[in-house]
Amino acid sequence: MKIVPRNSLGADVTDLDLRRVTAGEVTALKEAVYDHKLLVFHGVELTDADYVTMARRFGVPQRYFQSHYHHPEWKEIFVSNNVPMGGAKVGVAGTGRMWHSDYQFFAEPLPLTFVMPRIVPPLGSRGTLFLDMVAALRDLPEQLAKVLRTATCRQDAVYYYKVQPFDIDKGIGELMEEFHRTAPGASHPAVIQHPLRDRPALYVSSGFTQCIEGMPHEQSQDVLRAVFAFIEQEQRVHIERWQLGDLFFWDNRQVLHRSSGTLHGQSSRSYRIGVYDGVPFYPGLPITGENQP
Ligand code: 7UC
Ligand code: FE
Repeated sequence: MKIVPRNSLGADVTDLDLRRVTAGEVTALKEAVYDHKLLVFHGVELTDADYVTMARRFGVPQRYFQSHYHHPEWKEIFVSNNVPMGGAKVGVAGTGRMWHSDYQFFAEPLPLTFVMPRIVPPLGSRGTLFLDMVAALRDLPEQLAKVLRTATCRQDAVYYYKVQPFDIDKGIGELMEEFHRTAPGASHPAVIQHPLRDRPALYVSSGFTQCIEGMPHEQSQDVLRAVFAFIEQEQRVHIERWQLGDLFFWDNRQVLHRSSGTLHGQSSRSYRIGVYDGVPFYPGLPITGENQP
């Protein structure tokens, strides 16, 4: 196994057979993802069953709260896909096109995410974008950082609900109410400490963060708008272009990500497996989910 850190965000992983990954390699890879925030494995060949088996060695795979995202055979695989399988719609198209951290809108967010491209459109147009949120906090103008260090933010994903065939004839209000019954949103500190590294990170996203709690709405919107304008600057964005055989693995405590989206008429499919690593998302947050070991 070879792990080569990049100058910027992330590290490349080669010379590894993930079907036969050892306990020692799993430990080293988890250390590496906490260190480098993002790992990109190359030359990966895994069947769907192999992929789930591999992910189980890293922690407890998540079952996404909406079952229409699930792979027909493997509930642990979250399917982002616009190509029918056996004539049927499978998964959801156009997921994650906003800056976010996975499950940030739940009381217990998702620590680690694997994403494996399965169908990659030509022209290198398809990819996943990342922001380093440790660097973002370090570089943030002090007048904004000062406000955020003691702030708590409200997180909600309802505006990204993708209307499904079974939603036909329901009202928008009804759909939002239904969404909030299982995913009512959550409050989290705007700056989180890492439970395993001595590293604070900014934990707000333009996708999910609604407001700073206890602050007049206009002021809260002004602060958040300024923060997002700063952290989303083009020179801060890391682009990972998809290639078949790549597997992406990142630490949601330290990066935001978003999908590049798919160009009109192009085919795209990727399989995500989220993993709970058995450690609080940030110190003091209890581990309560049924997804835990
Ligand atoms: O369809 C999507 O964009 C999914 C998004 C609302 N949530 C992914 C997650 O785990 O936070
Ligand atoms: Fe995501």
